[in-house]
Amino acid sequence: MKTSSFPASIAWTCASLAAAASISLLGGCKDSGASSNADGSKKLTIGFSQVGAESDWRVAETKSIKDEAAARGAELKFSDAQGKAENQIAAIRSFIAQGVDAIILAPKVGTGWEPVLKEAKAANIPVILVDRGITVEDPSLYVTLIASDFVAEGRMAAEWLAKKTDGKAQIIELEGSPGADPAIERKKGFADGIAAHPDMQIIASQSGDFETGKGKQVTETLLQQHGDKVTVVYAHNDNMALGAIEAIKAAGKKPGTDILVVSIDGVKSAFDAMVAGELNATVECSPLLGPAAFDAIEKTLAGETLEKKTVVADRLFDQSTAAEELPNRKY
Ligand code: GZL
Repeated sequence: MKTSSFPASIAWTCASLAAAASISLLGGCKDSGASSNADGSKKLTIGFSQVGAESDWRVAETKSIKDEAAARGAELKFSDAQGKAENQIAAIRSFIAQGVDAIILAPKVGTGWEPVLKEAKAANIPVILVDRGITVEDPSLYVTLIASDFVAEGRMAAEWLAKKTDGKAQIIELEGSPGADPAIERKKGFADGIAAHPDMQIIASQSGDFETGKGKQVTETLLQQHGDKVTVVYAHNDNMALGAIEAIKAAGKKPGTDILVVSIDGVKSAFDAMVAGELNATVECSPLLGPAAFDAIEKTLAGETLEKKTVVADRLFDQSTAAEELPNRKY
């Protein structure tokens, strides 16, 4: 951690910054007392700005990064933005003020980051993006993005569905958070995947914000509007799919049979739903980004140049493979 020239103010700075940005300090907001690890290596202090805890996937991603910080002996200053990009910006500013060695950012949306990332660059603090990308004029504002290929995920879901339905489907789509990379790109990939099948149509599409409850509410509304026409629900994440499954049951229909359900993330509860016959397929999107994020931090601090994007490979699972794969799931 960069040592401040005002050690007496460290306690004040931390207290006020923690209050301002609802930051929880893992390892405590201490001065540079514990500045090295047992093996004598420099103890890194890392700021992690997380979107929130809206889904099982998000919770797993947070755990992966916290676990990796602990494994590498780093002090992690964690900020949960409660789903608000403005809270992430405030958290990044507080990390800069505390002189962290690097910042991990899981951005809620793709735009609005230039000003605060310019401040991080001016403070010579590298920023590692995980999970979702951002749009910036100056690519040097972040070191690298570690994420899945969301367009490919959407296309994989569509291609599986085309085979399953022999190219005939009337689809309601549950979109992720507006402005978020995975919502934009999973929509595009799925649309690309069904384009060659004129009898596969999206009859309605609405955001459920990646949340179970909203996924259920939106599905209830769309089923009321489109009734017996719907043959498939395509959800941008498993939590919204699980909400849709509840709504389909409430409408007196069998999820996975009367109405097929296809989603993305590959969390444990999705595998349970596939084993139960209620979810038909999910495309894995690994949240276990902690090791790669800390590798990127250590490499960039050692002066190495990194690729601008590291793509995490994804696989599709359906009911034919779910039971066998379930014991292997790590999130
Ligand atoms: C994908 C990630 C998405 C997940 C959702 O990388 O950004 O956000 O698919 C999560 O479950 O809420």
